[in-house]
Amino acid sequence: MSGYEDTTARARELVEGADRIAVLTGAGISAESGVPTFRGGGKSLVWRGMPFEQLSSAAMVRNDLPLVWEWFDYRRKAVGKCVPNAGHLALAAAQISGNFHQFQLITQNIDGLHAAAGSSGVIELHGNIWRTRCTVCERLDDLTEGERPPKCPACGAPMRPHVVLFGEFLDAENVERAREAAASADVCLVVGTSGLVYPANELPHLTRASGGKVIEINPEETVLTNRADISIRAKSAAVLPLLFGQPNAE
Ligand code: BV8
Repeated sequence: MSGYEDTTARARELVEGADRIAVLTGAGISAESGVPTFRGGGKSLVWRGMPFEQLSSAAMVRNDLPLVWEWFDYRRKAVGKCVPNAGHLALAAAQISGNFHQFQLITQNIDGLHAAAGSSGVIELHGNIWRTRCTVCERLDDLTEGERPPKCPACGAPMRPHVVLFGEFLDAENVERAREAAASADVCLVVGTSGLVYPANELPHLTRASGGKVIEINPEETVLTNRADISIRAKSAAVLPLLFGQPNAE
């Protein structure tokens, strides 16, 4: 007995009966690809003696853009070696299956692994580590190697990572689309997130408020657990294929 067979079986029934699915993922879904999570296991990510909330902050971009580039180049080096795992692939297959009228994937992650797995139309609430944005004219570009900070090809100002940092507003259209998807979902899957970061952590509550069900997948309890209809205490790569009736790649 896996210990999570019962919760997974009950969750699978909800998923099979659903027409509209919203999925909110966090760093935990990429953990089995080797991408370090920020929290979990009681620890918090620190680099050069600074907590990640300080490194990934609007203040740091204002005060020390070169250090922000070093921090994100360091993260890109780690993420660049990672490939999608069975959890990412299961979500992509579920979307492609056409079994759902709505299948909206919303991620807090910036690693790009959902798109790499074949998911489309992913709402990247916190941006993407492979994209850059001009600090003045806001032009978007793919990441380039070489000088740091890169210079904007249009206006020559320094570029920054196209990532939403603590203390920065999320893209309003992304937030609106994510809120609509959550509010109209029969089922909201919450996968691999500690549920501590606003406004992403509000999304499951919108599903419940409109009568939908919330299923959490996380090896640990979180602040969202007691507000979930079902909480599967397990890793996402093992559970997600089972939820969608796919062969378990584990
Ligand atoms: C905003 C990009 C308006 C950068 C990120 C006080 C109270 C409440 C809120 C606030 C407050 N003070 C400030 C705020 C707002 C703040 C916030 O929420 N702070 C929190 C931390 C207290 N939010 C913001 O600033 C947002 N903007 O609110 O705008 C505004 C404007 C101006 C001033 C004020 C407000 C912007 C937030 C976006 C920040 N950027 N990422 C980067 O990546 O460096 S957030 C960052 O945390 C990542 O995106 C990460 O994904 C995200 C959330 O973390 P999780 O994904 O949940 O990851 P975590 O490590 O925490 O958890 C992993 C989980 O996985 C664990 O539970 C673990 O058990 C589980 N797991 C592990 N292995 C597995 C697994 N699960 C499944 N399978 C496994 N194998």
